[in-house]
Amino acid sequence: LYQNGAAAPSAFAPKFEDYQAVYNEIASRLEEKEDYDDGSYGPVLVRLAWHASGTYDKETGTGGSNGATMRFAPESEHGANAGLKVARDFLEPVKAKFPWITYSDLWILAGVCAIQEMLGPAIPYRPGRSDRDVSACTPDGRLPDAAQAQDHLRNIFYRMGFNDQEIVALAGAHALGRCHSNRSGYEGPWTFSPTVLTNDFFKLLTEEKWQWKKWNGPKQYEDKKTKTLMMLPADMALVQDKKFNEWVKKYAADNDLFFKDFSAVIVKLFELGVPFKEGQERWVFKTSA
Ligand code: ZEM
Repeated sequence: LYQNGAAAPSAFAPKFEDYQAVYNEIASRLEEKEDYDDGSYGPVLVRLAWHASGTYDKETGTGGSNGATMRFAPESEHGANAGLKVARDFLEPVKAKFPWITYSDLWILAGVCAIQEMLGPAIPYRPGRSDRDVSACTPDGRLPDAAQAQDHLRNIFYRMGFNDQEIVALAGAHALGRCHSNRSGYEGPWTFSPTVLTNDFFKLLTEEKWQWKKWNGPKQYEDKKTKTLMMLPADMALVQDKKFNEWVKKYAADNDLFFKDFSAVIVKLFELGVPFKEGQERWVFKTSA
């Protein structure tokens, strides 16, 4: 059929509209499957995209969202990734419907979709990640440990290339979702609206009184007033550290500033270590609303 050296038809080259179709599929599955957790798979999709990206090491260029190596053990078995199979499985039917998208691009697109659908800021996205095999799995210990404080947070996030302001902005993602005792050992949500992105994490951190929760689980804080919200030791380090706390106060006072900085820093997180094609522009997907 392809004689005389004639080229075979080139592989499907997806465009903006094709990625928007994947976005729409994820958004409609989010809407459809409301009987999970607080009513949305959104938070756990954000956590998947973050854990795929947050393994990045700027010195060696290893880790990051290029590769989707969390599909494989040992990375899938790392303690920090407990529970993320739920998010990966949620996306399998999407991958089956759009087999041309890589897992690596799909997981990040799902994070972008979840943030926008949970009324967060626009998160510009560009494709270009390719899937790698088990040999690209990162060693355990690259993601933050919730039991630790500011020195640890700086070690972990400086390794990815972030500064103090960016660390605080990123932590604002804890407005979303909750801790699950059968995943991390910790229990409970950070805010009263865990499926809507707001600056409430910072507001609650500064405005509520927090005390150690009395229970058999790992050391965590509860709010004195309702005892229904939680903070991790690593969250509380953000108000205990003078430089971090300056940003906590700024974001608590100004949701627009938080949205602007959160969008910028999450784009940076999601692109760590990705060898994008030259000229690949970023797109903003239309939300379902
Ligand atoms: Zn989290 N995070 N995280 N995080 N995280 C949990 C849940 C979620 C830390 C951490 O130890 C934990 C960032 C940063 C940090 C989300 C997003 C982002 C949980 C609970 C823990 C223990 C897991 C469970 O039991 O299900 C620590 C120490 C961090 C350092 C600052 C960053 C950055 C994030 C995104 C930008 C989200 C959305 C969740 C909720 C997941 C869910 O299933 O509801």
